[in-house]
Amino acid sequence: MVHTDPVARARELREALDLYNYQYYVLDAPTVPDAEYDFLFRELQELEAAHPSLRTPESPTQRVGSSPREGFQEIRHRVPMLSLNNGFSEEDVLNFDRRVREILDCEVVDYACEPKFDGLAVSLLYRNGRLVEGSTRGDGEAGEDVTANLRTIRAIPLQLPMSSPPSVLEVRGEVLMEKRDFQALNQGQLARGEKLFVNPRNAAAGALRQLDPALTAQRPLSFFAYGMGEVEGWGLPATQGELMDRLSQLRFPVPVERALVRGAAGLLGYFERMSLMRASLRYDIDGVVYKVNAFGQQQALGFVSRAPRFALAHKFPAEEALSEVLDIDVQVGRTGALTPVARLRPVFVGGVTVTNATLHNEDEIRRKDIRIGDQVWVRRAGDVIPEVVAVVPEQRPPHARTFVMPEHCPVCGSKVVRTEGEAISRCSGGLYCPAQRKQALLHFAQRRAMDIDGLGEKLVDQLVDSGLVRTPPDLYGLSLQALASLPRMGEKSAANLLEAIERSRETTLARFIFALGIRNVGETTARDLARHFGDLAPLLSAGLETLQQVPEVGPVVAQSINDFLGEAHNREVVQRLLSCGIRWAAAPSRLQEKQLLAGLTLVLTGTLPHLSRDQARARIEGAGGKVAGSVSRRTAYVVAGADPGSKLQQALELGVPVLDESQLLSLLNQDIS
Ligand code: JCF
Repeated sequence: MVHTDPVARARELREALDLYNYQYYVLDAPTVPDAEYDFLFRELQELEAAHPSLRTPESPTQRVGSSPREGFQEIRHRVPMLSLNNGFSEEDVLNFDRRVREILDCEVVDYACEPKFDGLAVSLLYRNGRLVEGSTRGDGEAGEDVTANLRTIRAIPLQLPMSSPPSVLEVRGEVLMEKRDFQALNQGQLARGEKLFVNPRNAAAGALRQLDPALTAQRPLSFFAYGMGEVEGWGLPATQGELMDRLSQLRFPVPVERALVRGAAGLLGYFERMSLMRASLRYDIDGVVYKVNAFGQQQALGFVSRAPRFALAHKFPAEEALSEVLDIDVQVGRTGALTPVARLRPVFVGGVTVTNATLHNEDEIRRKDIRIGDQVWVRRAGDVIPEVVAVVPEQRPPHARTFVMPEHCPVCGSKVVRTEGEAISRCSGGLYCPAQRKQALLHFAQRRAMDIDGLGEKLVDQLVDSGLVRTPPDLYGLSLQALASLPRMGEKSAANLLEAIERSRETTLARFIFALGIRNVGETTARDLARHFGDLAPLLSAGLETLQQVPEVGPVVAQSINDFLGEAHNREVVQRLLSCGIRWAAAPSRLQEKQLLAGLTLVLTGTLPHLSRDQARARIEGAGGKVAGSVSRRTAYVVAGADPGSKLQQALELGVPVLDESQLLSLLNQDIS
């Protein structure tokens, strides 16, 4: 409830802001979006402006930044650590450049540009070339003494490589964690069952502000320098660009992406280039920084309140924001995969308003423990699909609900199956499910399946969208009139299509099985099944056990076929197809062949032209024969290929008949496929 009484409302705002501050600065675990914090902060400021008696010295509006965490010494910065004015649009950049030119009274200004690291600002104090003190930015006036922690960061020189170092040199820069290191860290957290960090910045902040430096040392932190604080006994260069080069010579990491540009056009060009590079950089950046290059000009421009007039931080849209999971729906893809999707309270992130985020699969939801009603961090980086990164467990409402994968497809009601060892749940109504309709028809019609010439993607779209076709058997009931009524369909092409459909009725069992689009049943498996069962009826009545007995069919494929045939919707469509007059030439099934070699023992020697040793053995055993390792009088045949061994010799000696591969196959009544 929002208080209308200003006294109560001010107290409420102060309490909320104090809590958010604590979570952000001390726990390094923010629980509200920055925008919401800013909004409440501004409300309090306005309230205090209207009622000055409400402004207490303890109000969050009366300080900027953070107080040191308990356990760290406070360090006053000799030269304040500045903040930067932010710009969010081209217009902001043009205004910045215009003001700079007006004040300097010049036509065009040279700027130094650099990426704006999304890390933590720190100051490093070198006395006589030795690192003696390191501090966080804090509120800009005073920060925390994190010297011991900073000394663990390998990229930070403990000693300056100079023969006569200046008495005082204060280097400023940003501590951060590279994306790859962050990912590895989170993988470790996950494996140990510990809390995931939301982003590299929070991970770096947590690491830098450990009370035990040994813990900081275990975290892979990096550092980049971007400026100077107090300097004594060192001649400063004349420009920011040269300063960066000098810092680089002193072995401080400086971004290779830094650049000198001219005028507003140069600034915007740099912004554009960095926007494109952002995703491929090794570290997160939240924008770019423009600085007037010449220090003389910087001085002339001076400061407004706490920020320099000579610099601008041009921010990218934030890639992360907090939202709420309103519900979790399930989407069925063209291939039948069920994908849980989070319906989110609309949130502006990555430059667009996001209302949905994929949750990938059931395991992913369990792993991140996402529940309906949770506050969650949503990430949208570049053109990548929005993602739920993590939940804010502290804000879980008591009514939060866990997600359960439905047992039946939300689109067609067929059973949902999930193969052992697989993360994806799938609808088993492949031939019937409206979500999979177009995919099923395209697959059915393709050349290697029913070979319906001309029935491609565009036509399938038209047929399905017009309602003329829902499932494959509908194709065989199409009339010339109905087809010709489709937009952009001439009488001639309609007739051609009908003819192609007509022709497809005459097919092979293998093609027909393949055309059904059973998961994991490709052309080869379809052929194996056709050969094994000889006709459709025994395949349709085969249970899981029978399927598993087919030599070429493994447990996963057998399960897929069983799932498909177990779905009444699919069987109905298959029956309708059969009643459309689809037919194939009968072939002897392997089940009938089985007896061809019953009781006979064969011996294999040499390399056969087509069949591997295992394939040949499978064929022989499939026909009821045995394969032995040595030739005896009881051997029925020796099958010999190239480079035969002594077995061929023995066969000749014992008078055992010798076959080549093609003779073996004709004995089996099979061909090479
Ligand atoms: O990368 C940064 N986050 C960054 C921050 C870079 C800079 O050149 C900065 C900064 C904050 C203040 N320069 C100033 C003066």
